[in-house]
Amino acid sequence: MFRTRLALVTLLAAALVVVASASAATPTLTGVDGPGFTISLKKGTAKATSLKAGKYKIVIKDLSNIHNFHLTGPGLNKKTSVGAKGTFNWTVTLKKGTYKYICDPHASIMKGSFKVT
Ligand SMILES: [Cu+2]
Repeated sequence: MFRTRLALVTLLAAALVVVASASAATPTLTGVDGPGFTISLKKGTAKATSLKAGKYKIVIKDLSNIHNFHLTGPGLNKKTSVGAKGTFNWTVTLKKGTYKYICDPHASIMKGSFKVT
């Protein structure tokens, strides 16, 4: 009887650990450039304007071979190449400060930024 109860408690504790680690998963951002003269970075469906510092997965969808996605900020400088198209997965650690993303050939019109606190 005691053993059965102990086994049940152990099982429940293990289940709680699984749930807790799933909710602490790395948040995902999506960066898109092209196919027109647009560039964006979103968390879910909303434009990323303010994020908490920490580790993020960024899925970059570079939809044009005349544009690129170039992200810079504290401790970070990552970009896709202008000529390439495709989906790229970045894992980054965002620190406190302001981050900017641009398309290098069209930086005056294709640009955005967000704050990390
Ligand atoms: Cu461009």
